[in-house]
Amino acid sequence: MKLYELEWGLYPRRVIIYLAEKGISDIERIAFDAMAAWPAPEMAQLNPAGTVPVLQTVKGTLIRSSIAILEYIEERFPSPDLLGATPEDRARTRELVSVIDEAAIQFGIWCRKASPLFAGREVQNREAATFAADAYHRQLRLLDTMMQETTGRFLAGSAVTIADCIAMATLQFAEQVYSVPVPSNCCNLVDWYGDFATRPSATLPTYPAPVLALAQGLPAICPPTRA
Ligand SMILES: N[C@@H](CCC(=O)N[C@@H](CS)C(=O)NCC(=O)O)C(=O)O
Repeated sequence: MKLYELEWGLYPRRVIIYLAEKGISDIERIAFDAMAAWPAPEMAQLNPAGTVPVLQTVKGTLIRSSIAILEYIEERFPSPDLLGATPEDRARTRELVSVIDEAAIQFGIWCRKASPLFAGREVQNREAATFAADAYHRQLRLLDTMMQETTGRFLAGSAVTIADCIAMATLQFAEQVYSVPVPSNCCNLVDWYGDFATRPSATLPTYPAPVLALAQGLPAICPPTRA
């Protein structure tokens, strides 16, 4: 299998954190350089959407969605189980994934519509950015509330699931790249984040300095109305 990725990108990080938690190290990783022309010329053959991650299976099938990649690897390599033991457990994991995925989508809109990193590439729109910033925080509050329904160190309970990997990739990217902290009023999430951040899977990647120079300080440029 081959994984086409961007070492520090939010969506590829979902897969990278997951592979570390899963203990899988024999996937060939091909990292693109975001500082070079994007999308890379090879991308035309890999993904018409021009996004990473892309997983190429041993049969040559291309999987172009991070969540589909995690689900595929779970099916191929069920142990250790990062989805859940019962149908109810798996439904719970997928419910959490869907809440976090929506947060990531809203976070992306906030960045694209307000961050200087995207100025010139995207039409800037403060109203849309503020709406997305609020929607991002609403999703995090929902996640925080959902965490009260279970006990254990992890989002779905006592074992790591793909929901943890996806949440870590999102919150870490938001904090490190755009200076968006985990909201202090989301106490369960703050505790979970502090704990999960100490795991080897969550070791920080190297972020390109030109990206950080433009991206950091997003909340000062376009604050949410309710964090
Ligand atoms: N829904 C896709 C989104 C992937 C995505 O947006 N990846 C970002 C990198 S973090 C990307 O390639 N962006 C380049 C672009 O949008 O041109 C997934 O879950 O894999």
